[in-house]
Amino acid sequence: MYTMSKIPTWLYKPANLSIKETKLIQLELLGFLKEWCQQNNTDFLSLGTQFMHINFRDSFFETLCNLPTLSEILSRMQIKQSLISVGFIIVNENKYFPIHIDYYDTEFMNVGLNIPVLNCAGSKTVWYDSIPDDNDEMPSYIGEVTKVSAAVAVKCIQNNVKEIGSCDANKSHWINIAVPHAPRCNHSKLRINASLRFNTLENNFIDSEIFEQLMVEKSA
Ligand SMILES: O=C(O)CCC(=O)C(=O)O
Ligand SMILES: [Fe+2]
Repeated sequence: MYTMSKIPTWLYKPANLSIKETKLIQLELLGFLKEWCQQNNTDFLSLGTQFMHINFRDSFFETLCNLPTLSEILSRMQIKQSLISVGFIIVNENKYFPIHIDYYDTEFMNVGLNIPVLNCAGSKTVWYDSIPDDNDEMPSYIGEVTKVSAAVAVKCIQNNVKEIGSCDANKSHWINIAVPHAPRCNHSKLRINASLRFNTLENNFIDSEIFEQLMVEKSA
């Protein structure tokens, strides 16, 4: 049987989101995080570096899905029903996110729809020619805050690896999460990126015409 790959052949593609939509979604996601912190008596700095909300297992997921602009663009891209998790990647100079892959579950597409949330200017997502490092574990601050956080990134070799590509994290992109990658900032401020993940129930949309037509930004 012919099965299409769930791993894209590319590292990133600009997402079909206008600057205005990106800004509105930024405000919605920041508002969500602030409210979550208030309700849980915590602050952004105490959240796990990889802070996920997962469909069916988390009552906050519903709120995220129904943020007005986010909901509108996911509907326009015809992927609202396939959304399975919304993660926040929260880093600063003390919370560094090592090179990793997010290849943890074949139920998931190996792409993320990444949307900048806070201080993403001056930061990139960078890919490396690294490989998983079976003998090493992620720092403990990466871990979960939600009771249901399932995704655990696999740490890769950090040293003597070459950069193979990068994209501006201040713009929304589809990113390949099965090739070793990490956020990189040229500043020390708290920086938050959102990564939306989708299941494979619909089809392998990354290989389809629909993906290029609805989800990827047309080059001018
Ligand atoms: O925040 C970034 O630049 C990349 C985050 C990341 O590892 C991911 O979205 O899977
Ligand atoms: Fe990742």
